[in-house]
Amino acid sequence: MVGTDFAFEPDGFTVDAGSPVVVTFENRGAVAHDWILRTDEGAEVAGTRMCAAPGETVVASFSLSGGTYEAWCSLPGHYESGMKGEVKAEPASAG
Ligand SMILES: [Cu+2]
Repeated sequence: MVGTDFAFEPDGFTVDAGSPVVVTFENRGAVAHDWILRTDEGAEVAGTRMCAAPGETVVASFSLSGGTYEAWCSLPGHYESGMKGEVKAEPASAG
C-alpha cells in the first residue's frame, strides 16, 4: 500500500475475516501521512494506525471481524483531499 499527496494506492482491498493481516504502508508523498481503519461508527480499529514520514515505510498487523471499514488519513485536510479508502473483511472461502 502506498500513500501519496493525497491518495492511497490501492484505495481498498479485501481480507479474510479473523485472519492475521499485515499491511505495509509506504509514504511516497512530500508530507507525513497516516493510515487508520475505523468502523462505520467512527471507532478506530486497534492496531491499524500507521504514521509515516515522507519516504518512510511502516507496517501494521491486525485482524478484523467481518464487515466494512473505512481507511483514512487523520492529518488535517488530507481525508477531505482524497486520502480515504475501504477495507472489507469477508469470511474465508472454503476451498
Ligand atoms: Cu495524509
